[in-house]
Amino acid sequence: MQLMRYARAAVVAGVAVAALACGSDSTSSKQVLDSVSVEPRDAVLTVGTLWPHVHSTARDRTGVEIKTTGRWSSSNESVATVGITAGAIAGIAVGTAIARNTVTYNGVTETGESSITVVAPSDTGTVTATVSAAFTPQLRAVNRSGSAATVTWNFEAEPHTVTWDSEPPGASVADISATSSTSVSREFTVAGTNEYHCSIHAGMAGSLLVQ
Ligand SMILES: [Cu+2]
Repeated sequence: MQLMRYARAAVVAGVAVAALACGSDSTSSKQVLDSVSVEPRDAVLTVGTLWPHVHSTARDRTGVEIKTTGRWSSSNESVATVGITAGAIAGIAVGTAIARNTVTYNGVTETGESSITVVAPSDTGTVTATVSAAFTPQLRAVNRSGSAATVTWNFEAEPHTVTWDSEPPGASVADISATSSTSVSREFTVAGTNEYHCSIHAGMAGSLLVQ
C-alpha cells in the first residue's frame, strides 16, 4: 500500500517535468524577423513597362529565411504601381517611387524597399558595374525604336563580366569578358527578358527588359 502511493507520486511528478520541458522548448525555437530585402533593389523602367519578377526575402537574426508573405505597396502610385500580392511593378508616368514589401511575423514588422525610376521610352540605357560589386540599376528596361536598343555598361575600377544566363528565343548577344574602368555597349534586337551575372563576384546579377 505504501509502495503504491510512492509510485503514483512519481508518475505525477514525471508528467509535471515533461510539461515544463515542452513549454520552454517552444519558446526558445521562435524565429525573430530581422530583415526584408527586395529584388531588384533598384530599377529604371520605361513608361508602360510591366516587370513581374519582383521578389521579397524575409530573414531572421541568424540569416535563415522565414517563409512568409508580406504586403506590397508603392510610395507614389501615379508613377509606379506594385501588385498587392504578386509584387509586379508597372511604370505609369515619368518620376520616382519606392516599392515596399512590409512583413509582420511573430509580432515584429520589417519593410524591404526597391527604388523605382520611370523614364520616357528610350532606345538607349546605361548600367553601372560598381566597385562594390553591384549592377545598378539591377533592372533596366529599354525600348527598341525601329529595330534595336543599345545598352552601355559603365565599368568602375574593379573587373566585372556580363555573362548571360537567359535570353529571349532568337537572341544571341555576346558576353562581355572581364572589364574595368571603361564602357562597353551591346545591341538588342529581340524583345524579352535577358538575365545576366558577373562570373567573378558571387551574387552580382542584373536583368534587362527589352521592349
Ligand atoms: Cu563582378
